[in-house]
Amino acid sequence: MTTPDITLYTAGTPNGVKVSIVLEELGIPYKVKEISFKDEEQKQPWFLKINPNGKIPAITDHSRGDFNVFESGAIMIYLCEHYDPEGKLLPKDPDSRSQVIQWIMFQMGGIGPMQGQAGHFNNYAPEEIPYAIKRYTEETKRLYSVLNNALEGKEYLVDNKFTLADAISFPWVRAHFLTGISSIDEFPNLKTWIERIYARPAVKKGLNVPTPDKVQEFTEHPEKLDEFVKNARGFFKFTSTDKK
Ligand SMILES: N[C@@H](CCC(=O)N[C@@H](CS)C(=O)NCC(=O)O)C(=O)O
Repeated sequence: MTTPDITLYTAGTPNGVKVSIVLEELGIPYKVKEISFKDEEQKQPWFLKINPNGKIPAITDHSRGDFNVFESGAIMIYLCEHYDPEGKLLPKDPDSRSQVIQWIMFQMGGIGPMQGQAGHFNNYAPEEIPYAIKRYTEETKRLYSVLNNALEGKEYLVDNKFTLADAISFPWVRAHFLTGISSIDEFPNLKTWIERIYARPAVKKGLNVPTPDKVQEFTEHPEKLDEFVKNARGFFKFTSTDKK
C-alpha cells in the first residue's frame, strides 16, 4: 500500500464530512484545505482543475502523482480501494461490495439531491413555492422510509457492520432538521442508527472537519439556526433562475 499523502478540499457540510469520516475511520493522515463558499473559492480556476464541477468535497492524492478525485461517493470508494486493504468499509466479497455500492448510489442519486432541494426550497429559495417544498420534503421522507425499513432488526445496512453504506447517508439524515424536516420520530430505526454511528469516535472527529460540527451545535442551540440560514442566504444570493 502507498503511504497516503492526501489533501482534502472541504467545508462543513454533509457532503464534506462524508469524506473526513472515511479518512478518520481508516486512520489515513490528511491535510485539510477549507474552501470558502463566501469567497466562491469553489468556482476559482485553480479549484476547477481539481473538481471541474466546482463543488466540495474533492481530494488530491499526492502519493499517487497528484491524482484528483471529485464527487463524494467516488472519493469514498477511491479511498477504500487504495487505503482499506482489509475491506473494512468496502467489503472484498463481491455480493457485500455490491450491496454497499447500491446504498452509495441510493444516497448519491436519491437522498443527496432530494434532501438538498428540500433544504433549498424550505430555507433559501427567493420565493416560496409550496409545490416544490412538498415534493422534495415528501420524497426525502420516502427515501428515509426505505432506509428505516432496511434497518429493521439490524444495526447497520450491510453485513451488520459499519461500512460506506452507512457513512454516506448518516451525515444527511442527521441534518434533517436543517433542511425543513423537523422530526424523524416516525423512523425509529433511523433514530437509533444515527445515535449508534454518532457514538463512533472516528465519526465524531470527521464531523468536526474543517469546522465544529454545526448539526450538534444547532441541536444544542436551535436559536442559532435562523441566524445561520440568514447568513447563508446572504452569501449564496440565490435568484429565481438558479438551479443549485
Ligand atoms: N454530488 C456532489 C455534490 C457536492 C455538493 O453539492 N457540494 C456542495 C456543498 S454540500 C457545494 O460545494 N456547494 C457550493 C456550490 O454549489 O457552489 C458530491 O456528492 O460530491
